[in-house]
Amino acid sequence: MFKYSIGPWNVHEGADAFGPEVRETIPLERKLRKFKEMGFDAVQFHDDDAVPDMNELDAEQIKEQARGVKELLGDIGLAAEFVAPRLWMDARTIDGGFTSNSEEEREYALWRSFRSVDIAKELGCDKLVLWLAREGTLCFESKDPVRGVKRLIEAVNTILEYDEDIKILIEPKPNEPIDRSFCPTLGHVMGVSAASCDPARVGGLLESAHAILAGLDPAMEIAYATAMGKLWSVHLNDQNGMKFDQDKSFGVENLRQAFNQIKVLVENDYGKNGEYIGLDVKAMRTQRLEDSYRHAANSLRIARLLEEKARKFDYEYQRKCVSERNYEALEMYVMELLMGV
Ligand code: 3MF
Ligand code: MG
Repeated sequence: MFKYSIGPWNVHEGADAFGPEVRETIPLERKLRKFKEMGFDAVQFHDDDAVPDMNELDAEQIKEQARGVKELLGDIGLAAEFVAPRLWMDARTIDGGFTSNSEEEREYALWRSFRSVDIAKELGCDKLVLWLAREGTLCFESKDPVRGVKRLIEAVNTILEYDEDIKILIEPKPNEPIDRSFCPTLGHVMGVSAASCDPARVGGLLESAHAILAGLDPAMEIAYATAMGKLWSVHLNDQNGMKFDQDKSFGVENLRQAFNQIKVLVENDYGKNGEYIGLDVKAMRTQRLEDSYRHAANSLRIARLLEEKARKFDYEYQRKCVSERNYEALEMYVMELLMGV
C-alpha cells in the first residue's frame, strides 16, 4: 500500500486568472486535521504555508515558527514530506528568481531557498522541491538562454553547499506562468542533476499535468525518472489536453493513463525509500465551501482503486499476448480490467 501526501494549497479558495476567490480560507490547522482524517500520511509545504509572512522575519524567528508547525504535525500524526520556496509571488521574482537578470533578485531567491531548507530541517524532512515557476522567459530575447540554464545549475549547487543533507527535487513544467521554461521536463531535470556538484542529491518530482502540458505521457516520465533512480516524489492529477494547468482530480480525464502511472509505480516498488504519492489537485471553482475536500477524497479513492487494479494485473496473460504479438487483445484486457467486466 502506498502512502499519500497533499499540500495546504490543494484546499483552495478558487481564484483564477479571470476571477476572485469564491470560498473562504480554511486555517492551516483545520486543513491538517482533515487531511489526517481523510487518510493522508504526510503534508507538503510551501515555505510560507509553514511560516506565513516570512519575509518579515529573520532566520532564527523562521526556525522557531517552523518548530511550532512540527509540534502540530506531531500532535495530529502527520509527517512533513517536503518544503518548496514559493518563489513566484514576490515583487522581486516577477522575472524569475535564480535566473533573473538582477543580482539582487537572484540573491533574494537564494535567501528564500536557504530559509526553506531551514524550515524543512525543523519539520523533520530532507527534501526541498523547486517548482521553477518563472525560471524562463516571456520574451525570448530578454534573457540569455544558455546563461539561464547555467544560473539554474549554479543556484542548485549553492543550495547543495548550504546544507550537506538536503535533497533537491526539481518539479519541471514546460510553461505557465512563463512561456518557455529553462527546465521543462524530467529529461531536462536529469541533465541539471548530472551537471550539479552532487548528482546523488538532485532528483525529480513528476506532476501528471505538467507532463501532459509538454505533450508527454506522465507514465513514461515516471518510468524514465525511475530508470535513473531519481523519482523522489510525484504530483498525480489530471489534465484535459494542452491548455491551462487544470490540476483536475487524478484519473478523471484519462483513466488508462492514470492506471499506467500507478502501474509503473507499483511495478517498481515506489515508496520503498519512504516516498509518498502526492496528489496536487484543485477543486473546481464551482464548488461550495463544504465541498472543499471532495476532489482530494475522490483522487485518493481513484488512486487506491487503481493501485488494487495494478496489483491484480494478469502478467501471465500479458506475456501470452506479447509472445503472440497480439496487442489488440492486451489492450482489450486492460480496458476490461478498468471497466470492471
Ligand atoms: C504548479 C504546481 C505547484 C507546485 C507546488 C510545489 C501549486 O503547477 O504544481 O502547485 O506543485 O508549488 O512546488
Ligand atoms: Mg505540482
